[in-house]
Amino acid sequence: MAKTHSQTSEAEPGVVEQFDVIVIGAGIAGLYQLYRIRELGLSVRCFEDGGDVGGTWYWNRYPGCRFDSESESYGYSWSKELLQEWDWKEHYSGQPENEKYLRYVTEKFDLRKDIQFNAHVTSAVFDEQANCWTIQLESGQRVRAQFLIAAVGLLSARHTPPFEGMDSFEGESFHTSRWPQEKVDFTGKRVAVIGTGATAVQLIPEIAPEVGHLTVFQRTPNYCAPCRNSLVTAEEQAHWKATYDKIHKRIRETPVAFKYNFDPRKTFDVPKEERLAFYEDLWSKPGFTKWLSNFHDIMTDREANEDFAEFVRDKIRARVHDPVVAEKLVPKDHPFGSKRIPLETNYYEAYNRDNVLLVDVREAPIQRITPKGLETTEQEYEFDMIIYATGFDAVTGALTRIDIRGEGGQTIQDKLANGPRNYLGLQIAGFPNFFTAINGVFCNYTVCTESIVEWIADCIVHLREKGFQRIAPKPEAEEAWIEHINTVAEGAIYTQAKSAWFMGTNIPGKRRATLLNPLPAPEYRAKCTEAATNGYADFILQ
Ligand code: N01
Repeated sequence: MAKTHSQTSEAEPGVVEQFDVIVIGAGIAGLYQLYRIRELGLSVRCFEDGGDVGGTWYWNRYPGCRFDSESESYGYSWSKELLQEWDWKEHYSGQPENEKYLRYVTEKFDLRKDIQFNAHVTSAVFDEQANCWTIQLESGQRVRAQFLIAAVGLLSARHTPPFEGMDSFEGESFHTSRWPQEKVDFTGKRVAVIGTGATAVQLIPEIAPEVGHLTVFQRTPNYCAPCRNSLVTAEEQAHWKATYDKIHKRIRETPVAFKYNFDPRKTFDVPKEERLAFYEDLWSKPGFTKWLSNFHDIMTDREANEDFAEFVRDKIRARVHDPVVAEKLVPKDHPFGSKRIPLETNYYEAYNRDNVLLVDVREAPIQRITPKGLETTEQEYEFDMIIYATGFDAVTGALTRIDIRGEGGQTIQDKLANGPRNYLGLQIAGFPNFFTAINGVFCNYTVCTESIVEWIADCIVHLREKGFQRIAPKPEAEEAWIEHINTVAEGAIYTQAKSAWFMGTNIPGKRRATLLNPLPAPEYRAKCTEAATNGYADFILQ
């Protein structure tokens, strides 16, 4: 295999460097992809928009940001040495530690030399004659590579609603997913937070004690569940290190790659008293247990779901002193699990503070941002700082923001206009030699991503060994895959919220579509394996 020495500095002006592989993104997926490609002896360059590695854990550095997966199940599983070297401090590790971990991985495997930072990819055009991608950066730099891998993340394209007057605001404003590196001083300030998703739910209780006054603008209340984070003891750490094989085996067996799994019983097969005791027990446990160890039919049967939803509503009411505020915080318009469940620490207690006000923007929508603050249909507010915790243009957004052109010059924007068309989340018909995890995972991120990274690396090895120059899925395979995931997702609880990134309905004008692959992770992995072991029969190889 050709090996070209790659430099992370830009080449001489006018010289277009050529690589075997370009990876976009140095987050969890991109770093491992870079490592795997380099291990194959191929030349590779990784372009990263940010100033350092980390992806999600580089950009989302707002106060309170942390894992909602268990730390021992979130780290990479592919290096036994790394597993033994790294100590997690908390059961749900915080952003600073997560970023440190990814930097540690970067140094340990000497990945930095192949990453170009502050490198914003603006376009990628497929050259059908040369079977090669030409990638252009914002700086004007151009490079070429046979294979292009977009490790751009599911939740990386930030969404800021286009409120009128945003630029006129005279105070400080931040989007949580572009949080500054420098410490933000909240002392004594009048702060607005717009949004009450998982991000805001982590942020609000952290900053409430620091700010002068906090106003939270909520459109949809969530079913937030206690995280119950704690420090990892030396014994626990030692136990994980001794049993990582078992931990990874377990999470590879469960549908969403967590260490716990749904209860096989049906909700209403269990008598009421026993059911309540079961719910209480789940509630007392950390993490997503309340969701992913619950009766399996809460995610398929609306009545079963409602039974647990009511339990959660009562838990919320019990924590908020003012019954009017409590009722505003109680979700009633969507089933439990149809929006991602935010894990919280002291979230509801924040609303018991004298310096925190909850504004329901369903009652009084935001009209505009003003130089001094914000105006709803009912009132004007003055702020020193506005924080947009308004989420992401999920899954397809990070791809459609790049001008990617495949065969015949077709654009990725046209291709994905009606949803994430692709085959197995790995490739898109008409976009040869382009790989991505679009629509590939709906589970504990790292472990699911690892299998995709490995599939892509193995595919490239296959092509090189067999002398193929080009691979893309057959359009009919793509069609069948999309039909299959739509059929599986049909009627599922997770598709039923009015506004949720799961279905793209949080973005005005975005076509409602099954953005996430709903197959249980083991079934999805088996399909990917089969797609390779059957000689890539569903792909056009040239
Ligand atoms: O984004 P969101 P997020 N006017 O889309 C509101 C992951 N994550 O960044 O619900 C007023 O959930 C919007 O209202 P509504 C996790 O997968 C993980 O919080 O659309 N409000 C909503 O309240 C999560 O699911 C962790 O009605 C507007 C909020 O903004 C995903 O990231 C931590 C509005 C956006 O919530 C996204 O979470 C954090 C408008 N015009 C996040 N537009 C971990 O723990 C939007 N909103 C690992």
